[in-house]
Amino acid sequence: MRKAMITGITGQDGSYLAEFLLGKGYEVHGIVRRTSSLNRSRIDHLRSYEQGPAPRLILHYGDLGNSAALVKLLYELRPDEVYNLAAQSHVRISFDIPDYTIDVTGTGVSRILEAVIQSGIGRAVRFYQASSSEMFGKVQEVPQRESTPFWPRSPYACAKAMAHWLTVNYREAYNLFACSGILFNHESPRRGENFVTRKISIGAACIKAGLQDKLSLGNLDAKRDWGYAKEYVEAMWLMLQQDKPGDYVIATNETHTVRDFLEAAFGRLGLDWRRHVEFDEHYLRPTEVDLLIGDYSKAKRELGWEPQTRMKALAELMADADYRLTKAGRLCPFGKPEESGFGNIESICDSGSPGARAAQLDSVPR
Ligand code: NDP
Ligand code: GDR
Repeated sequence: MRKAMITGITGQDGSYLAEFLLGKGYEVHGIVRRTSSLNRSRIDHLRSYEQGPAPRLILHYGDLGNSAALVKLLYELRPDEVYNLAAQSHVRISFDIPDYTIDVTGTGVSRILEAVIQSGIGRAVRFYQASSSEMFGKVQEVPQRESTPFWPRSPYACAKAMAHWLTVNYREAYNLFACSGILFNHESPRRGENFVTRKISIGAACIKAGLQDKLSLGNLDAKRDWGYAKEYVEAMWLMLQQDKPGDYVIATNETHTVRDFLEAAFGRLGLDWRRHVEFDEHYLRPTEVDLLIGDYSKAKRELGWEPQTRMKALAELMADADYRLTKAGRLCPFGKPEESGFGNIESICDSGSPGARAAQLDSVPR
């Protein structure tokens, strides 16, 4: 039985990837960090795999800040594949906590790559690094491809660029089977509630249900290449099944403004977003990424991967999912920042995590 280790298993992508690998018959080892209250609801629906005499989903405590634990886990588990998805992944928040972001999202990758070497598993393992289109930042070419130079525009993007080059360097220096997936924005009903697409789908659902009237957002002109997370995790796996390691752009090759996403999500619920959205400068970034659009032709050619779900369908499926949650009484409205009492923290919800609950609904066939 093939064995995979996933860091970031409790996140959006980690939960879809775990599901995907379990479906392929893998034994999946997930690294979770210690938190004061459990935040595993995106993988709660996979609990049956954790039980019985031969569990196929096993969780271990670990942290990208802790090298020794990473070495020990890799030495003991000797996985065939390692997917490094863990990160402080919020771009705007990386301006608030730059050192921490660089430590986890950047140096954390040096820790795990070094752990691959120090544990002695080296070339026996296939390693995936979650790189990001944010590395292209102030774009030097349109559309962006694997060879497009990076111009990162946030501490998060700088950390991801470092992590990307570390992955390339360990491949060249130690002949590791190490791949970097340069994934453009990908979303789902499991998306964290403070990323713009999920903020919009939750906002639209709560407005439709009469739970709130306004939604505060920042820059509506930014253009992103949005795909569906569930499809993107397959591309990660495909990269590790090739004869040779490489780096791949994963995207839809379409770009849309935040306004377009609003139109699609609010429109799906019969709402006019212009009547509800208000501007809040809290959500602006000191430096913004204005335009992203990815050329996935290498992935299509070499991996046989292509996106299926485009922005409008994605916005609609997210709006539908959040509206179902709202009707079930399982989604609460966003407080405005000043009402929440937490300054510029985005998306305050005082009755648990709608993202987590969405994961459960999202995975239950209806
Ligand atoms: P999420 O923010 O949803 O998940 C991040 C995961 O990392 C969570 O499981 C989190 O754990 C974990 N984590 C955070 N800090 C640490 C740490 N110090 N040690 C161990 N684990 C930690 O991200 P996504 O699922 O959306 O993204 C997955 C990866 O892909 C990230 O690296 C992200 O930067 C990258 N990426 C994402 C894109 C996207 O559009 N979604 C696009 C391109 C790249 P906890 O639950 O405890 O917080
Ligand atoms: P991004 O995603 O920064 O692209 O990073 P996010 O959804 O946060 O922002 C996308 C664009 O929307 C604009 N925006 C807002 N963003 C947020 N979060 N909240 C708002 O209220 C708001 N209003 C407008 C932003 O300015 C931005 O232009 C995501 C993360 O998943 C990264 O980890 C990943 O690497 C990249 O995608 C690819």
